[in-house]
Amino acid sequence: MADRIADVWGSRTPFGPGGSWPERVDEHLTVPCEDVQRWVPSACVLCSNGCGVDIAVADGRMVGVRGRAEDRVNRGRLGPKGLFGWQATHSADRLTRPLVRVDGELRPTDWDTAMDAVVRRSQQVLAEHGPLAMGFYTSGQLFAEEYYAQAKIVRGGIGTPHLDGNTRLCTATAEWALVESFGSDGDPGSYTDIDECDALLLVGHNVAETQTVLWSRMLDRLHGPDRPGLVVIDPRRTPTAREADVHLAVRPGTNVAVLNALLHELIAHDRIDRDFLAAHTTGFDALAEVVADYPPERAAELCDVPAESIRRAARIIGDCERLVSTVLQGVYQSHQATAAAVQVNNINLVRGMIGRPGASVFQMNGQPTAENTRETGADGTLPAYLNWQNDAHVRRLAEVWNVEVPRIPHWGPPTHALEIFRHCEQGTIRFLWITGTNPAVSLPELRRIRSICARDGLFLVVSDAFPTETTELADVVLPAALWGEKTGCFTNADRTVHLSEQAIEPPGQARSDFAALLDYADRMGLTDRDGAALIDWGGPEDAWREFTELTRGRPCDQSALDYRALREHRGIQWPCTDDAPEGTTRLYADHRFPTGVDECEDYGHDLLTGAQHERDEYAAHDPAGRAVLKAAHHHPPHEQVDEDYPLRLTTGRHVHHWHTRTKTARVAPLQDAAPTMWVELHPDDAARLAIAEGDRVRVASRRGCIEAPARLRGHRPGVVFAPFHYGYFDQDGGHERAANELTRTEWDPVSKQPLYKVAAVRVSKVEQP
Ligand SMILES: Nc1nc2c(c(=O)[nH]1)N[C@H]1C(S)=C(S)[C@@H](COP(=O)(O)OP(=O)(O)OC[C@H]3O[C@@H](n4cnc5c(=O)[nH]c(N)nc54)[C@H](O)[C@@H]3O)O[C@H]1N2
Ligand SMILES: Nc1nc2c(c(=O)[nH]1)N[C@H]1C(S)=C(S)[C@@H](COP(=O)(O)OP(=O)(O)OC[C@H]3O[C@@H](n4cnc5c(=O)[nH]c(N)nc54)[C@H](O)[C@@H]3O)O[C@H]1N2
Ligand code: SF4
Ligand SMILES: [Mo]
Repeated sequence: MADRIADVWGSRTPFGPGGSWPERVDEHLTVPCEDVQRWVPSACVLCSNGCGVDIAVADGRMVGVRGRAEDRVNRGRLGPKGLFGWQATHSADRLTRPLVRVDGELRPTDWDTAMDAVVRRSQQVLAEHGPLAMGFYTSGQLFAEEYYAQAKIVRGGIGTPHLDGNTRLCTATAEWALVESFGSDGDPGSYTDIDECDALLLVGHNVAETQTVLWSRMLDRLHGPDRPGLVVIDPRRTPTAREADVHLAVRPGTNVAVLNALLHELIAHDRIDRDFLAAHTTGFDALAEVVADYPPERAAELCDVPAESIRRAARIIGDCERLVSTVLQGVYQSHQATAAAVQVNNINLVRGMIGRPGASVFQMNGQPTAENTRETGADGTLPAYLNWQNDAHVRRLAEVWNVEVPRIPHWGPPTHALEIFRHCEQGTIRFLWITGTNPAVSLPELRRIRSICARDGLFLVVSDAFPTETTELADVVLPAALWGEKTGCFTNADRTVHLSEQAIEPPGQARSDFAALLDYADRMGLTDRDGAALIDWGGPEDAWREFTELTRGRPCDQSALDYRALREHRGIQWPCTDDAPEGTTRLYADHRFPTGVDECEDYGHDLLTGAQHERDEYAAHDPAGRAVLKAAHHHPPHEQVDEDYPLRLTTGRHVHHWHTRTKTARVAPLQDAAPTMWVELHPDDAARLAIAEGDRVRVASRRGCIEAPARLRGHRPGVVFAPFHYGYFDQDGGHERAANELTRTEWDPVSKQPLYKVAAVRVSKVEQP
């Protein structure tokens, strides 16, 4: 087989518009094929693409993977992480026993002792301080059943609003951009739209490195007959940008300006669908008025890109007949995140490019199961996209859970992640259970996060499969089963649901998060309003059944999506109902949006201030099924570059690593491909600072500093890039490596997503002895 570490996307299988993407089966086995005893169906959990995969098993161990040829998502392909990442499962340092801190040290113990400590402290905190002293911070990498259990335990049992997912760092802006424009979360498009489109607009989305199989699909179109036009907006010349017809290398933090200029051009040249706008949207006049202030020359100045390039991009978008737009972290984690993401929705809406083949917008997901955190109410929402301000919605949830309405906190929005950590810092939260995320590397301003997690008054429980920078700070560590060691469902970025089957047993005493949560609910004695056990499920399938029934009639209706259906047709797109048992290719095909006052997931926000709208004001202008065009002016990022901190730091990903590397650092071919931290500088900036390729540099912000070798490959002068993958678990001592030492505790006013892409820094050469 070709070296799929170096050859990231594999060989081309070009195809033309409307064709079907050819199959190509990618496989990696560590034993001869005839030694494989079973192939267990699943989907890959190393990004939001959710590629269908079979896990090879021999003698109770995973011995390989093979892409599923018939899967609608990947047609057999896998990228480097998918092919090799699973090998971390068998690494020797898996957590196999619970740990409890005794005399300052984490010591191995049995499950009973550990759970007993967790439950005793929970009950003590509840008795002394009430539910508001309890916090839960979860993942975008567990299964739907696990999140739903968590949402029910926390919102319906404990009764605290302090539950959020790391999806807050990841796709909170996707969620809120969809809610603000369309009334509900849920990505409207289908990956088959890529097969049909004649133009692609990728905004802050380095898909070539971050969803490698999706990029293979795009590349096969770009290298096939009738190539679609490609516009990429990204300050860096990424592998994605290198394929573009127009690359707008904007100044970080100026997305709203460039998007407003594109809208300006579409309107000025009458490249808009007036019939669609009149019948299916509201807010066009206000939008037209705002974007009138953004002729290309003005945006060119704000964003520092040629006006002519903006015009060329607008012509590609304006002249096409089928436009697919995608948005990811270059928008969600940048300045004015939701305001900018909504402008991409607006581009598709003004062109009437939604709900039909080849015409769609993807507010992309990042983590494999982020969509499920959102649907199940384990992030800052209620399950099934129910609206916390809508009494009828909350009543319905209380009925399904059989709890009194006031038990479910709904006097304000559920608490967002950075607010949860703030409460821990102030001492109002005294018990925090972290599942499936590593905040001591992934949250902004790490010095602060470390000090919060280590606080005396905070009892910290961490469920993970590996020792991490966060487990190191815990009072109790629970060893978790990983993907392949448990059964459950998850949903990718085009609403494709896969059932991932258990292939092998977890090591030692490791247990699924589902089992740990049910054990907790039981030991806590959580009950419904009749005094019966709040949770009486035998296994994940029962949780799935209850959750999917709760979605009935909601935009994310999955009421006909049971395990049996998912075993018969692996990979089904929701909505999946009795009327559409095979699923639904794209949302809004009838151009009716779930914006009605009784239906919508939220009454929306002011894009600039984040002020929450109330039911009455929303009802007064009820969009009643129309999409809402919301406009926004550009504002500069709050942390300005100045003499002390003259450069703009942006952070992000590298193709071979997954987040804080708990998996990819344990897989030799992936780790060897990118073994240590680096920072990227523009050659002009480097020359001014007398820095040569490979020199060790110090990058300092107002929060902290890091040191790493420089790579002179930047594209925009003034911009520094650092991957955020490198923490400390595989390094001796010191805290001068992780990019998040530098980032700032600041979030988007609407989505509350942290701004990881716009810190001000200075760079200097470290003189080495
Ligand atoms: N290999 C790999 N793949 C992954 C992951 C991983 O860790 N490794 N993680 C997964 C997850 S959870 C996520 S969320 C996704 C993220 O996937 P992406 O969003 O594609 O990845 P990032 O590198 O975070 O950021 C994308 C781009 O945003 C650009 N950018 C920075 N600032 C701005 C700006 O102001 N405006 C614009 N327009 N662009 C800007 C950066 O230069 C960068 O190239 O990837 C998923 N896939
Ligand atoms: N500077 C900067 N910071 C960023 C970003 C950025 O672009 N720049 N991106 C942000 C984004 S988009 C994301 S998604 C986050 C990711 O940040 P994290 O979520 O902190 O990153 P991971 O390394 O994926 O951490 C997941 C943890 O869960 C464990 N785990 C895996 N599977 C399971 C399981 O089934 N059960 C349990 N209990 N544990 C499990 C893993 O071992 C790992 O320790 O980082 C965010 N932080
Ligand atoms: S594209 Fe994502 S889901 Fe597909 S194999 Fe790669 S990491 Fe896994
Ligand atoms: Mo993410």
